[in-house]
Amino acid sequence: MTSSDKFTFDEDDVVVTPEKTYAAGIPAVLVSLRRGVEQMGPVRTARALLKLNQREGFDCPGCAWPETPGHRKHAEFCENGVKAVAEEATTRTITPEFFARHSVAELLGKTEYWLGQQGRLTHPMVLSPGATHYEPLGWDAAFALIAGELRALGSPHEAVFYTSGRTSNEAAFLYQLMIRAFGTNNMPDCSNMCHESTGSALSESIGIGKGSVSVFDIESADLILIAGQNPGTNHPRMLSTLESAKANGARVIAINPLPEAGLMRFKDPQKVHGVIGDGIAIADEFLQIRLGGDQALFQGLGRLLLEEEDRNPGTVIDREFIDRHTAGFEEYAAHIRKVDLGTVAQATGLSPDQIRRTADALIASKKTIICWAMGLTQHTHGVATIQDAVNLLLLQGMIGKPGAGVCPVRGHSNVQGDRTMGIWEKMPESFLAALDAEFGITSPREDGFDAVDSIRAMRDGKASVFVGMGGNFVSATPDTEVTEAAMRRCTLTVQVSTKLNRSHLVTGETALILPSLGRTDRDVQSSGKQKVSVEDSMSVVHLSRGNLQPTSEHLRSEVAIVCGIATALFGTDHAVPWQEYTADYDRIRDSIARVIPGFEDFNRKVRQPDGFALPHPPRDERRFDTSTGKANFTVNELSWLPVPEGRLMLQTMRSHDQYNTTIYGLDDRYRGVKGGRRVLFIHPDDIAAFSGTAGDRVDLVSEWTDVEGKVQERRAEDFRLVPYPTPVGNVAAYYPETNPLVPLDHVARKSNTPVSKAITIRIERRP
Ligand SMILES: Nc1nc2c(c(=O)[nH]1)N[C@H]1C(S)=C(S)[C@@H](COP(=O)(O)OP(=O)(O)OC[C@H]3O[C@@H](n4cnc5c(=O)[nH]c(N)nc54)[C@H](O)[C@@H]3O)O[C@H]1N2
Ligand SMILES: Nc1nc2c(c(=O)[nH]1)N[C@H]1C(S)=C(S)[C@@H](COP(=O)(O)OP(=O)(O)OC[C@H]3O[C@@H](n4cnc5c(=O)[nH]c(N)nc54)[C@H](O)[C@@H]3O)O[C@H]1N2
Ligand SMILES: [Mo]
Repeated sequence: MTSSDKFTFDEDDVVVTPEKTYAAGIPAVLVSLRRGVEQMGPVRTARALLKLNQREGFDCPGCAWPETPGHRKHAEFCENGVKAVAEEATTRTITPEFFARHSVAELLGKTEYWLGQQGRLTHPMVLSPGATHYEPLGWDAAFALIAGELRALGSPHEAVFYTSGRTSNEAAFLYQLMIRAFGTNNMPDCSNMCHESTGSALSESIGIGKGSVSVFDIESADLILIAGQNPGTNHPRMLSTLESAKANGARVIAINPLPEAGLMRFKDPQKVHGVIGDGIAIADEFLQIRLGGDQALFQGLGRLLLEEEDRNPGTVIDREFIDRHTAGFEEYAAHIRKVDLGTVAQATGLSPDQIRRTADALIASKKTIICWAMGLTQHTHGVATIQDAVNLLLLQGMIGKPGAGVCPVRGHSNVQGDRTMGIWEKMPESFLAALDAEFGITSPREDGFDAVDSIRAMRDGKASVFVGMGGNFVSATPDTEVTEAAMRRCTLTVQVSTKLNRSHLVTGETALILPSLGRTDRDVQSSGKQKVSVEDSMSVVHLSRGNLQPTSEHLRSEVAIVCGIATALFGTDHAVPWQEYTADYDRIRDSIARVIPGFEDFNRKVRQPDGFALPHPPRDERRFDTSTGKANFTVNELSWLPVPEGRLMLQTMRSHDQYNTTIYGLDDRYRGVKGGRRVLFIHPDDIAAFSGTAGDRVDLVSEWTDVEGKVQERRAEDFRLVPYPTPVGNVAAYYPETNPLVPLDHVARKSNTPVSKAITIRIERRP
């Protein structure tokens, strides 16, 4: 299908035009400046952008892609980074008068887009039992209320404490400390829905759940596979790194059901050729894979590599690496030689020729990197898929050498750091023991609830207090109806937030909104101006200092909010010096230095111009802290996603104009959609099979067979059909509008991650 098959809906506000074949360029510059000035005004925009991702500035609250060490550009940001900053640094505010004017019931009728557009939260607010409106209350009253509810619980395990991934290392460390001192490991976080499959897979395969490459590795790779990731929208600065890699001779292979604009072509708005000219083609090869076909592809490639090695011994696999550093090769090889290439072709939808060419590229490469994101993790077989990608790299010794390795590209700007700080429902004994030794507390040892289990616990009345450190739990989690009912069963729900969202409106009996400083805000405590630290996708820890005047004098930092709750809960003579921590964040870093390996001398190292890289044993010394003490080849049964007759397989994804549940605008410029989000991207043959036409209005009905074999149906109403070059049988729509379709029990094996990229649906014409 070509772009010329596109059309315009002229009868209403959704407009569809040809999808773009390139990303960035002049439109990106214009959009970002316009959004900045609209929200912040010209002076604040300039002030913010001059400090964005600079050494003396703040870390972008957008994605976790690293800054290039050493040679930062004057403008180390992208269009979507500017949108993230504008969204946070807006001068619009939501004051107590706003809440007096609008009841919760009225606000529930608004979209996430409308809620976000109202501006920054300014005051702590409470929704009392039976009340229709939020009312202001003082910080101390809020802290006392939370402490009272927590103390009244029958057990600490009846509370759950969520974390989104923007929370700084310092706040995250104190938050998990407070929660463990209180007595539970119930710490669901956004990572449970994001890269949890990566963590599960990599921990077993290489002994650490983090990526093994740096920016320099990418820039010097021979071959880069990018699977299940849309960097043009979600990690735009990655495109500049890929452009450098290509200039140094790298080949890039994009593996995606959709021809995403950034992968096909990129115009760097900061370079002259990007502003004129056609831009650089990023992908040398585009493998338009079927949803969920990646494991089959990686297994098929494994077989082709082994067969080539048989034909020409010593030319493909790295025998020395395999013998010295890995375990399980023979079992893997025996399994992978039996993979049926016919099944691989069927599962992937790729031609034997395309698969062969990809194998040849791997064989020719001395330095290979595989990058991935949600297109791999959010599948039932996400963990196995990632492990089969790692198996391929192990075959050729591609871990622990320059220019090669695994590159899971993280989402939230500090999601990786939050994990390092202990935000996890099952931290290892070594961490808990160190925490206990530092503070003289006794951390609970039993695993806590992750995101899905927290929803089950609230649904079943086993948990009744919810605290959210950032994020939008109600909209980001699966099975919206079930989740909302679960939240409503709570006695207390607390949201520490910068912006209004649906989680403030679907509440427990009592609800609190605690407005916090964001990444861009100046943070001044009694000892003076504070800085926080974050860890990027490549394990580099560095400082972030906001420089903008907060929009309200009532905002508190996340650190101060945690310490406030903790003081109300434990009193002023607790083993942990909460007040001193609030006064001076260096004190928090001193404690982190004593508890977490790699952070020794934290305060000094983090003040180095580009911060410091955390140790990564496989990358640094080919040391693998696994069950075998070696990198493990794993044997994974092949899974893929045949589409049932008359049904479609739906993936839920991000538009170019949103940050997760925060909607910046209603356009998806690169995919050619304007002015609306309720669209279903669908192959023209599937529209024809439905006897429909472009623009038809349909309801999406998901079908899920539960453990008892009963088919459950879930519904999301009123989507327009948009013909799109997606594989036949595979469709796409935006999250969070489609979250009501994702069954709570449909989770990835081992990681418990909701399966947001493979939902069996049928479409029904609207009456
Ligand atoms: N501007 C902006 N930046 C963001 C975010 C945002 O919302 N907006 N979110 C942040 C967060 S938290 C995250 S986790 C990341 C998310 O970054 P991405 O993972 O890029 O986000 P998605 O939009 O979910 O895109 C998934 C991509 O995988 C493809 N895909 C889906 N299913 C499959 C499959 O089965 N196989 C393959 N090979 N591909 C598949 C889709 O077509 C799409 O290109 O971005 C982060 N950065
Ligand atoms: N169907 C489907 N569902 C998904 C996904 C998908 O691809 N498909 N992706 C999943 C993924 S990868 C993720 S990471 C989750 C995201 O889940 P979350 O992290 O929970 O969601 P966000 O939309 O990023 O949260 C936005 C809210 O965070 C608050 N906020 C922003 N900055 C700050 C800050 O600095 N401090 C504080 N305290 N609050 C702040 C604002 O109030 C804002 O409304 O969603 C998951 N859900
Ligand atoms: Mo994410």
